[in-house]
Amino acid sequence: MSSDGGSNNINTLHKTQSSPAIENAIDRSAPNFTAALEKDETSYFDTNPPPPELEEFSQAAEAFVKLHCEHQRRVVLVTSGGTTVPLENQTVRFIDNFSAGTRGATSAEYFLEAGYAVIFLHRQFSLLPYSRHYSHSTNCFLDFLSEAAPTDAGSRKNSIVAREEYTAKMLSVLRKYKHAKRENLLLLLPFTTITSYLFLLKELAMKMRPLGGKALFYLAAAVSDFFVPRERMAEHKIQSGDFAEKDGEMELINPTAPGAGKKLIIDLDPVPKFLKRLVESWAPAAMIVSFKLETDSKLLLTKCRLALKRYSHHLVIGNLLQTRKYEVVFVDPESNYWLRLPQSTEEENGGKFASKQDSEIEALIVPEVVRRHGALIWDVVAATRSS
Ligand code: 9Z3
Repeated sequence: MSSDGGSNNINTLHKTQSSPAIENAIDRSAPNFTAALEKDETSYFDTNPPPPELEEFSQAAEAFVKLHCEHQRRVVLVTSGGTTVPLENQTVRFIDNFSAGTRGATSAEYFLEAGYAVIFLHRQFSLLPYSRHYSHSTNCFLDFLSEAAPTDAGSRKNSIVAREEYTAKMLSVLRKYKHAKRENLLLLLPFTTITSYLFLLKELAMKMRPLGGKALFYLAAAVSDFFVPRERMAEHKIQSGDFAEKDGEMELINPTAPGAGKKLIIDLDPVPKFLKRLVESWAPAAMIVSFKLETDSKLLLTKCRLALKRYSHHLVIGNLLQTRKYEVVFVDPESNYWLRLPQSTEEENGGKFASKQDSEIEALIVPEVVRRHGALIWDVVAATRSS
């Protein structure tokens, strides 16, 4: 990252700053991350392009919310997977955020089990509820299948069956998946970039307003902190050399000069912290739960508490990258509350430290969030009655 924070195009930057000082990579003079104000919202959404699917997704969400309002059902917006920051408008390269989508996809299943309808705003091609059990490289769906033996009851020649040892679990997952589909309980909406994610988050929040307190936001997506603003984004693929037009053709300048292979210096702006806008303006009646990801255990609780204070929402769920599958901490204005999976010993687990097989921490997280959401709804009902 460059330190000069100017409005240079990244193409220009990589030509002019081949030797940046590492100590200046983070601009300490820039104002600390503060919550976005209304003017930041206007400026961001006016200067960055909406995703082409915004209108289609908005209509789908409106119909989904209407249906579940009629059934008096609670609706949760689960965000999942990492957002990207494109470096070029016609994008070849982008910066990604860590997240496979496990937390979001797994949580969505437990919310459905708890009777919620789920809007699943997820990074395209990340894990999805139900299919996550049979997708991606570690769980190739083909490994769960075998050719049917001609003697299998009812099987025809050249047909496929689920392997015996997987049938019980697959049948259970299949039934839940079919139920969610039949009852229209799960709306899958994909995003890729940070800008699409923010446009969609705002739009969905607006469409969920009729739900009032029955709306829950469960923000598990790993959201980029920095981005390249539209006005500084290169249109075409960033080149490693300098080109100039000669006789109607593009030509490489000084291919053998020292420094001809350029360094790429990227100047990123902070992404406005829209959580405050979500809490105060987009979804003021909803319960809002955010996740905080850290790698330094000494920082985790402080950062969770800071987020809670800065955005004044209901709950921050803190997790460390290394242990996120086994423990999380619920941080609310009153207390810190740790949730942990029982862990198998290193011996039981062949020298590795892991949770007992088949247990998922989302099986503890989601019921606790659901309980708190219920308490909040109840508090509002009680306050309305007494006023
Ligand atoms: C999380 O902390 C999620 O639990 C994980 C899940 C991304 C760790 P996986 O998908 O991982 O199961 O592989 N999400 C929130 C990360 C985040 O970007 N939070 C923002 C922050 O920390 C606040 S919204 O500043």
